[in-house]
Amino acid sequence: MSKSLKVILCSLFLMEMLTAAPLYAQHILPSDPAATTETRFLYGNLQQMAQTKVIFGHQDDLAYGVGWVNEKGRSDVKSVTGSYPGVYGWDMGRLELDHPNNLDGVPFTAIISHVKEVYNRGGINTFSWHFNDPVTDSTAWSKPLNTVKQIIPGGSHHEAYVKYLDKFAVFASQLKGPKGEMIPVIFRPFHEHTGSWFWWGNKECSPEDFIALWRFTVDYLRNTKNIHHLLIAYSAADYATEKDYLERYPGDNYVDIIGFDAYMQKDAAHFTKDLNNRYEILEKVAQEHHKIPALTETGYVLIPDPQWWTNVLLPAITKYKTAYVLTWRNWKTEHYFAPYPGQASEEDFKKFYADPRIIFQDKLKPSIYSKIWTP
Ligand code: BMA
Repeated sequence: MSKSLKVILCSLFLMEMLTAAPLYAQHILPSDPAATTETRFLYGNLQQMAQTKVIFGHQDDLAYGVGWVNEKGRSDVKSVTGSYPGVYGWDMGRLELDHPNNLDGVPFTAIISHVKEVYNRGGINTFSWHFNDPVTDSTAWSKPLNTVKQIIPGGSHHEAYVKYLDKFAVFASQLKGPKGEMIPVIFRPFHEHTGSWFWWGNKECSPEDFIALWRFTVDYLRNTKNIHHLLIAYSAADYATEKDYLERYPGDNYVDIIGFDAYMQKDAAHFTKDLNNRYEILEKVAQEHHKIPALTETGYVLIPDPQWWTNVLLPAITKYKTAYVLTWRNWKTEHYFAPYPGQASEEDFKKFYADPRIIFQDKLKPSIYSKIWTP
């Protein structure tokens, strides 16, 4: 693209943003000053949509569902509602090991085609990464001491971690749209870091080392690998106060989306209270830091409550600003988070889908990447 065309596109983008969202005019750009045009539009649209709408998302939606694997065009969410979700989650776990499939058996080549398919119809892709511990080579759930310290710059295993990022950079650079443009992705590294079940958890490293790891990761991808099509999501597990939430926050220049992961474990009353507590804090931080709030993972395994979607989830996520919610994967009859035909909450999920505040794929357009609009 020529320099003058870039300048024109940038000015058009700014004009659109200024007309569409004067309140956000000062905070319309993502944290990466060199973010691609499409990434900027995605950011602006998410900022805007979060004011009144919530996009529904599902992990591995196109790759498999309950009772099927790899069937072109199939999606449990679509089988129930007639529409694909608006956000699609993919995990990078095992990319670092050069495996052909990710940790849940999805071929990385399939993820690349799904990401392109999603982008072409105006959907949104997000990546998590359950990566192996670069020091011990055990899984993301290993609990060693001090891995983070050993992989930040100056650490004994820094180079091993850099190799992970090199592999991610190669993968990310293959995500190209029809005109050769890079496909924006919401990258959510080191998720649930306020818990202690991954090697990057809060008992496994100090806040300073966690922040150093985060900043190195983002700087390396941006500045050394020249990757500018990522929106970065900071996604906690539990926290009780704003101070807790921000203890490991790497800074506004390193984050675009802030969120948390929350699953219904006990009963609806506990879950609602927990969501309210965490949302109160999230909304305040989002306002103060001008970031996009999201419920980055959620669900109720097996959805045994037939009215869960409209009685429990809908009131909670529409009470607060939430750009999107991502439900976890539909692996098998003993492990799923979205309904499939015949599942107990099927009818209620159709009502959830029909709520005007909830956005699925059918209400999103590819121009989410080229202009500012609200569905
Ligand atoms: C967990 C489960 C696991 C899976 C992991 C990473 O919540 O779904 O089966 O391997 O996420 O996707």
